[in-house]
Amino acid sequence: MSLTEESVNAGVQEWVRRGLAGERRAMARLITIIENRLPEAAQVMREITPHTGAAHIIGITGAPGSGKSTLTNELIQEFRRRNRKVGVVAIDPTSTLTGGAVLGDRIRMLDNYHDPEVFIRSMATRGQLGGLAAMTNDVVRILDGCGKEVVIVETVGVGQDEVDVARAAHTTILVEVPGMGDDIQAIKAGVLEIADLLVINKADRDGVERLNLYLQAMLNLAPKKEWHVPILKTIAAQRQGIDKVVDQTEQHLAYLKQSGEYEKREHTRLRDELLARVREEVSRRVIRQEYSPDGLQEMLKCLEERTLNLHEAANLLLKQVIV
Ligand SMILES: Nc1nc2c(ncn2[C@@H]2O[C@H](COP(=O)(O)OP(=O)(O)O)[C@@H](O)[C@H]2O)c(=O)[nH]1
Ligand SMILES: [Mg+2]
Repeated sequence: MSLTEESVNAGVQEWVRRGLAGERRAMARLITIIENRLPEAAQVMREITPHTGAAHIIGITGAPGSGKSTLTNELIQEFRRRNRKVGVVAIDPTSTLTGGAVLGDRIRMLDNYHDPEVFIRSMATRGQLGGLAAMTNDVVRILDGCGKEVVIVETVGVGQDEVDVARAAHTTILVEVPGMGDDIQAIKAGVLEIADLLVINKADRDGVERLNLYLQAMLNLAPKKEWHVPILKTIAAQRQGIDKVVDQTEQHLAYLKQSGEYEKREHTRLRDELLARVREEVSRRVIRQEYSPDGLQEMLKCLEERTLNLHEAANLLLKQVIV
């Protein structure tokens, strides 16, 4: 038992050492440990965390097909021209059945595959009931700790999980496309709220000015921020407008640091993540109770018979799961 433990620990240590040295294979291994929630995950995070905190985390969010992967691919190259080491985490909820979308992402991002300073990982949301944000954050931390100066997280901007992922970024880029029905896009006001940059991609299409005016109006409706959210136009498929996006992304980071907003966000982010993790773990333990004889079923029966009230029941459950 202790022998196995020691050799496992030594193995993990070695992967961490190689990851910190920038070895892509080691990064992949460390991420797999996190993704599969292997027991070694705790040790990985313990050893990686002291090396984190330097990366600029950029979230790219927007509807499927808006060109996020194409844009990400171009951003990687622009950041590389600026000599930054880049990590990418692409989260794709559509990959459940065929894996097709993930493969598509991979092919589109192929341009960067031979560059040893670029690391790209696709993660499926499949089977990850909740916890997506926590897991993504850990994967981002690994890339950060392993020396990536820029970490891009691509995510579809629907659902609370995705919003949480976007919230964890320093700079969030929202990708919109002309002619997709502005009214429908408007419903995602919650996502608009967390955007630091707005990008109108597929600017080769009709309706760019209309969308521009519309987004401007939406921004004017939102509470005034100290940071002026720019609206940028790109044709990612033709590599147009990319450098401006990177310029603004870097300016946003500079703004965060100068204004003290960086520390504030970091504080809130850690607090939110800690509480979310606790919430998740408590729920997980409560749900597990369902399968124990004196667990949830019994309690539900009492609740139905009105011999127990919800207030007491919740307290009882909490006492059982918090040890
Ligand atoms: N016309 C046009 N098509 C684009 C542009 N950017 C991306 N696309 C295409 O839009 C499709 C979806 O792109 P993708 O990057 O996979 O979108 P994602 O689902 O948001 O990641 C692909 O066929 C791209 O080639 C653009 O600027 N103009
Ligand atoms: Mg994509």
